[in-house]
Amino acid sequence: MAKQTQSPVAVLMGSDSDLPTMEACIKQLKDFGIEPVVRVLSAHRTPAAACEFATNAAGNGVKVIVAAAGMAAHLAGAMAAHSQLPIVGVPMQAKEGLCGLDALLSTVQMPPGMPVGTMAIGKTGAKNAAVFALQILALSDAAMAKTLTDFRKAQTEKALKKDAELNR
Ligand code: RP5
Repeated sequence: MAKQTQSPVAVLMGSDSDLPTMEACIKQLKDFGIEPVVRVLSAHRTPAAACEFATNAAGNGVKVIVAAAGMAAHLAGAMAAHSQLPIVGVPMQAKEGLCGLDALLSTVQMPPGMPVGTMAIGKTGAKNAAVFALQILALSDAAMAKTLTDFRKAQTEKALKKDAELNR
């Protein structure tokens, strides 16, 4: 049985082969001061465990579920089926398959009434999932809102500095 730590953000992935990509999400969350719950759960290989996680997530203090999967990529959709929490989907570029396009379409094409907020394929999507999770939390948490403001400010300053360097 996996240890149940409390966190407002859960980062799930369909396989441990997704972890090198999802490290970008986990690192960004940690940079924001959020220690996520991290689980390998599959809509296909471990459907009962995935369903159990989704069903109990809100009661365990989770506020946002990030779900990454490759190929047929039903993990985010399965989470949405069993939880009313916002689900952020990250399509993985699996070593086989269609370079992530398969996972992108599987994740984004949810039926009406059952949305999954879908990020870009791969590491960019993984990082953006962390930022999007922070944006959701920032709506009801002043400390998270400040973290978000500081992050955006630093990002803007970095870009302006690059522009200034190029135009010196
Ligand atoms: C998906 O199948 C996983 O999310 C992973 O991206 C892909 C391949 O899984 P492995 O065969 O590498 O475990 O369910």
